[in-house]
Amino acid sequence: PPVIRREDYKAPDWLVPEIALDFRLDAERTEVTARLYVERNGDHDRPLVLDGEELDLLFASVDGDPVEVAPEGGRLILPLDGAKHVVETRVAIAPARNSQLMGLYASGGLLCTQCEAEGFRRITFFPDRPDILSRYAVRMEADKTLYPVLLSNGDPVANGEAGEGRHWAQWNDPFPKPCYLFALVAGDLACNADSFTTMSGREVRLGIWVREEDLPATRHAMAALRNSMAWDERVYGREYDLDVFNIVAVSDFNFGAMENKGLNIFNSRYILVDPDTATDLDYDAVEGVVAHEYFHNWSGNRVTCRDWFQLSLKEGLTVYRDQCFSADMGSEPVKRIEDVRLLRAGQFPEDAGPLAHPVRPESYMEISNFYTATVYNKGAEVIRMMAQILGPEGFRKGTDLYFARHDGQAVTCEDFVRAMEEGGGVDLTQFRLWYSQAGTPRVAATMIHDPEHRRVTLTLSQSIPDTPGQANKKPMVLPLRTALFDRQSGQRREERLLMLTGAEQSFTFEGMTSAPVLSINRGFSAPVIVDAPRTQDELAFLSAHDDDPFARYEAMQQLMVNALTEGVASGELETGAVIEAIRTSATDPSLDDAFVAEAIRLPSEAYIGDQMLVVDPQGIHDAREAMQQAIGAALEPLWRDLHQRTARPAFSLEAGDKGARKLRNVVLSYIAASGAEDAAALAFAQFDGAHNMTERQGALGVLANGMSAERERALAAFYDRYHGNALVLDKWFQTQALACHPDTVEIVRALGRHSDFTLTNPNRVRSLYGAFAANQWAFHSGGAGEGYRLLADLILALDPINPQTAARMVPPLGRWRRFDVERGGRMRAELERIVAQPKLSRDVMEQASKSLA
Ligand code: DPP
Ligand code: ZN
Repeated sequence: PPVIRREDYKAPDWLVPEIALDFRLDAERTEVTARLYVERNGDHDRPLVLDGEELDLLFASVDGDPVEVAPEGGRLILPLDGAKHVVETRVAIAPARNSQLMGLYASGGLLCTQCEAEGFRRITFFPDRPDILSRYAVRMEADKTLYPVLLSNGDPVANGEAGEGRHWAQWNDPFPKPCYLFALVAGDLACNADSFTTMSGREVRLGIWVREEDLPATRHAMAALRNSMAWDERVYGREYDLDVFNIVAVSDFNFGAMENKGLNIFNSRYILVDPDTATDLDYDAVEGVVAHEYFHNWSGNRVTCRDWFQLSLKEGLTVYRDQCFSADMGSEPVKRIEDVRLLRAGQFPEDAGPLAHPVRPESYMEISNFYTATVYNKGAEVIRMMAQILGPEGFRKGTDLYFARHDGQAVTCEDFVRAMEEGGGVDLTQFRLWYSQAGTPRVAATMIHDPEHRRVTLTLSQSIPDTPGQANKKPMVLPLRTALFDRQSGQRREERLLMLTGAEQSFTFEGMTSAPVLSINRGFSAPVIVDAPRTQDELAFLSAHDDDPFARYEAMQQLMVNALTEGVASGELETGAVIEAIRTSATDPSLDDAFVAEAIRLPSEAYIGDQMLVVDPQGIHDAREAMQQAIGAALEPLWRDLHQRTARPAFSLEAGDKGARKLRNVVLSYIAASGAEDAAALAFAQFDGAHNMTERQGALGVLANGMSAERERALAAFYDRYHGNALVLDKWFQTQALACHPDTVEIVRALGRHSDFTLTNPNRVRSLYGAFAANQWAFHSGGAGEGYRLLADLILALDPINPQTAARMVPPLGRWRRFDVERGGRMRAELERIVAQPKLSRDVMEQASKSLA
């Protein structure tokens, strides 16, 4: 497949300030008539080129005169003489046969669209690129019984009867927008209607559209939407701009959700929650994603991307905004811990592997492959660092300038950084390397105490690993919040924001009578890996005394990782320090339950693997299980006590109750690990008696790890109760795929043949195979590479149906360099088998071939 390069960007030859679309909707055959008002952009004689994919061209005209033209490689090329023309095309498409879920497709009786990044070309011929902004007028006509509700972007302006049981509606969007933000929904939907009064007193009608029976499960999403609207006004001064804001939930969706102007379309898992079917994590995800898509109205829609290399312009900024929003709505420290865990689980491995790319990539074959943890989550960290460097006022001045200067434009990451520099009055020349250099920087710290001068010298050096296509990188700007603690008094010295900008730099701290303990990268102020030699004793001290909650959590994690990796290497596990540190945190009355739950949990097997030169899945699993067992047994009375104390008579979403549920599940897993005879019965009792999904699924997960009779009883009961609810059934698949059970490969293989499994629903595919590939021990356990073959078979079966989702399953196989020769060879062999397929999609081809390189 051809490679698209950032450096090749050229401004469009033709602009399309206006477009009128007319849909005759039908699941089997929809006709789309598009009238494009085109204008020559600059002095040139190049033709108008319109992108198209799987379109059946019925008719074309220029300025009312029919033209004979046939698509070349999907594209329509029209030579035009004048400065302005009206180009009309009519095409037929087949939504019911669109299994890629890009363009216009059918999902559970609905017709809906997904256009980002390049789906609009599957609806009509159009220059499908984000720097062409058009005003849309959309007319839809459809069967009244099947599709009583017709929605599109902007405002509804007219509707009426069309005869023969059909009706029509017209929607106009006054804001020029790129075509990736176009949306349409037709279906039999019910509405949770509400309203919001903006800061200038305008009334906005809010609607969340779902199947009638799902209406009660939309309340949390509606509250999140209203909170997001108020938050964006308060924190960024951003007001909503249309009279209507609609959200639709659909079951078959490649992404989490889509920020189409005035008509967000969501994967139903990020809208529908109630206590019986959704966990607290699901509730939080709904709140975060609703906010994310709403915030895009400014960071993405009003100011959009010039080209897809700038994707992080809108995604990094919007993730940062939704992270801050969720922190404000709940617990800031716990949110930070969760976000960093996500970054380390998803982005660090990506940045260390064959698919590493800068936050602003230089090239791609298929842009769908670049909706990555790097573009989103590392992109958000980059914004967070700028916010830190500029300070709250400077950052707000920077974003104010950015929105004012670029409203209505399609711009670049460079434009954003320049606004930050000018608004905040800082020089970000060197900081820009965060956009161009891939790889996670490593910082090495050494500290020398000079008792005579009562001085501490902290020397920091940085290195950035080579990544595909990039070697010998330049030192970057690393803002490291740092503090020193006096070991005797437990007192903290003043915290400093150290700016590490050179390859090596020293910082001095005066007035230090004794050697202090180093607390560095507090709050995870820079997305880097820090190697700071600290004894287990010092880490235990920090885990009990550091006043930065993240640093406290981090010290505990490091303490655990050290014990576990040394245990894997030596075969002798040292558990004492970890047990004592856990006891201290779990009994500290100043800590809330949610934080304790985070602090006392062992790092995942995958994260432990990431700390090792060669991942040893079996050794890691054994060591972690042994540690879990030792902690469970040594503190069993404490766990029993906590398990009782965290029980609640009724469900509430109050922070204290959410924290109690989170802790209760961690505690249950320690009781189970202790080997206590009644552990399975206790887990089953929690499962059976739970009045909410958090505790029910937590208990099911604990049982799924074991071999008890209760395991089978709980899985069967769960299935019986929930098999009619697709989102909950996903949990049933996922729990089994994530289990530490010796037969997981076989279980997953069987579940892939289960009558409730389907390749056409991305949530179902991810809940089984995505979870399995994330289960390090199970995925890598089969001596003959059974897990790898299972995943490769899935990729090959899914590719012809949904290449975008298939390609997302490739990266776990691409980690072959991190494993021993035998495992690595088997992983490679599966990638080679994939690449050898003759009719591979561009999506899978790019990921698999890059993973082999
Ligand atoms: N732009 C979407 C989002 O991140 C993804 N398609 O919200
Ligand atoms: Zn987004």
